[in-house]
Amino acid sequence: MSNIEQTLSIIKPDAVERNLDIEIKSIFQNQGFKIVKEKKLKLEKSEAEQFYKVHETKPFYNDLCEYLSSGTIVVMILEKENAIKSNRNLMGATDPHKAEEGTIRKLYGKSIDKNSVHGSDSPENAKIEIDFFFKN
Ligand code: IDP
Ligand code: MG
Repeated sequence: MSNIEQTLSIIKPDAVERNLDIEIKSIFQNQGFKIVKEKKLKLEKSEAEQFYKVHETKPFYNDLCEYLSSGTIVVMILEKENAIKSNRNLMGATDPHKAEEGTIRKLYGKSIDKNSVHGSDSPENAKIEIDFFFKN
């Protein structure tokens, strides 16, 4: 049975500042993802804190929110069969040093925090994250 899903993808500040957004978008498109909506923006720190609220008890939470709000990001709704899992596979492991060959984080990530891309991890979170950026 077909299972077309939408997921939220973010090209993080470390990648946008190196002008990698066009290249990363073409990887998604070449892998069959449709970019349904996209926008380029810079978050306030308070908005990053809201976006990453699930991580608020983690020791790296403050640095993570500082970082996500430190520069321009590109936010996209990606659509494909099993988009959520498919995007997580294409992104690779959180730590680029542990990411598989050919994944976006292996190709472009600099460190566990500056790992170039975000992707929703479940259908529930995909919906919450898509609404966060694209509702209204
Ligand atoms: P994910 O992005 O692969 O889903 P999460 O565990 O959800 O990974 O963590 C969210 C983000 O927090 C990561 O992408 C990374 O930027 C940052 N992060 C995760 N673990 C660490 C850590 O141990 N130190 C610093 N930053 C981290
Ligand atoms: Mg996550």
